[in-house]
Amino acid sequence: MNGADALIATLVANDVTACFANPGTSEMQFVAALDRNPQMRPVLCLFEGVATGAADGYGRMADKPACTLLHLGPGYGNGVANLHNARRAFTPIVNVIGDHATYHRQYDAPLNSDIRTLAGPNSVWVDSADSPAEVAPLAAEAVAASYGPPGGPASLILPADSAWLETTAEPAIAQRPERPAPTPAAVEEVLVAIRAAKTPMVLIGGQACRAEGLKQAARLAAHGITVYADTFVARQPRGAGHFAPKRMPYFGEMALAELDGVDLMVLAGTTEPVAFFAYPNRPSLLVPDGCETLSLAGRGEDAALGLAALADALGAPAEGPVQPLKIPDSAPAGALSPQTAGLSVARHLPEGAIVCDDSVTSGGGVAVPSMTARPHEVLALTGGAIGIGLPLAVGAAVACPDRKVVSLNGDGAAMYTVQALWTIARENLDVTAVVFANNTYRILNIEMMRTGAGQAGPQAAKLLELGDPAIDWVSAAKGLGLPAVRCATAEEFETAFAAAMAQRGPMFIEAVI
Ligand SMILES: Cc1ncc(C[n+]2csc(CCOP(=O)(O)OP(=O)(O)O)c2C)c(N)n1
Repeated sequence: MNGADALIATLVANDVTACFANPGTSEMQFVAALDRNPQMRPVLCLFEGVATGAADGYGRMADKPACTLLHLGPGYGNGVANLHNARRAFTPIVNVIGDHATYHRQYDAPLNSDIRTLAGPNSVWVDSADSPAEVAPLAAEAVAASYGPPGGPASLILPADSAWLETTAEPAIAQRPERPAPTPAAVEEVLVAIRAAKTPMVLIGGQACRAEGLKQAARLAAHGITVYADTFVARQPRGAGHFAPKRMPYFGEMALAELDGVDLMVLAGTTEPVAFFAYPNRPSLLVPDGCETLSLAGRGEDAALGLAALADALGAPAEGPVQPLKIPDSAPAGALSPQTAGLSVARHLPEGAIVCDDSVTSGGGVAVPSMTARPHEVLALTGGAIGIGLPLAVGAAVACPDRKVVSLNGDGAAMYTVQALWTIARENLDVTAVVFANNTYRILNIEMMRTGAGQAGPQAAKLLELGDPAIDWVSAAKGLGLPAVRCATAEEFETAFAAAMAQRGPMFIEAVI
């Protein structure tokens, strides 16, 4: 057994069984060891940003880490944006970053770089296995660290000689850490404050937005307390049978206008809300003046237990409100827009679907009618780095092969990691990828006005418009191996989306809006 065998055996022994990879020469031992350790599923991604986003989607859905296999510093660097999103989603991931052999580092060969320093700020744990005997124990440490709580990407650097040299180290088993319950004192403090407040609200995020957290938050809503969820949540059930908290508006001034008069903000599974960006003369913190904030449960705590304890202490009803099933009864007609496309999505989304949302300004059109669609789950863009909608879908589909995955993307966003389409085709994943083709970075046109930078003239527009040349999405998707269709009317989208939901396997839909 060499170090690479020890690594894969340890990962498998710790239930890490999917590897989203883009290998190089320094990772050849790992690649060869896959043949000797068939419990690990290798998934080739043609860009590291696809591999890391896929590991994020997998971790969010499987509640356990996948590993990535990345080629030294540059491979890691290509994957950073989606690892940033994963860190903001608190998703467990184990990055295996290949490195030069330990004795080769001193020569500063072309691919040499300071991987530890590159990976450090974006990892919850980073270490280098500088001998084969260290590989198994460090791999187990990486798995444990990735769970947090809250979780995140852990990065294990694997020098080539640690992978090729023999070792007798047995696979080490990591302890999966438990989320501690919030202390009774924290619950009591919130209880007293809520009783004293005139207009209290609860803001939930992270684990509090999963099924059990939502159920407990709904009890607070039934007790008369307004419940908001963070604007962007890693994984949240939506649709019939689920509680629908209000959503913190994206634009800060809208959030503050809505929260006007709130005198107590209780945080569960999240932290104080802040504006996505700073704007001249606008506040950063989205807490109204004079409003007290109190944490019921931090991100690493069991917020669902905290919400339950609070609901019990308040004498809230055992059950809170849930969404009815209300599916738009007639097919939309006429011009295609995010709104009409959203009606078709709400009509045909099957129960248990996983929606990976990177659709920027088209998102609201789908979100609104989907509030009463068949129950499904939504994975959002947690870290603001666009280009995750297609990779997330790869990972979600590998984690949940029996569920339909729908990936919604802006055309700008989809271009960052368009290589994911090839992996969807190669792995025959049950993913329907939708691209909203408006031929522009629409949000940036809006933001340009909001920042006070003014309206785009001809030079500025060159950095905001995508229409020249227009991207031929259907050819691109077909070229990467997917069946693809272009929809220019609501009727065409209705037909295409209904057909995609009724069949299994990869499908690409260009929605011309
Ligand atoms: C990694 C990264 N690069 C750049 C940006 C800045 N950015 C935010 S939205 C956006 C364009 C989105 O365009 P598109 O996906 O077409 O959606 P639309 O705004 O048209 O709805 C860009 C470039 C970002 N958020 N993340």
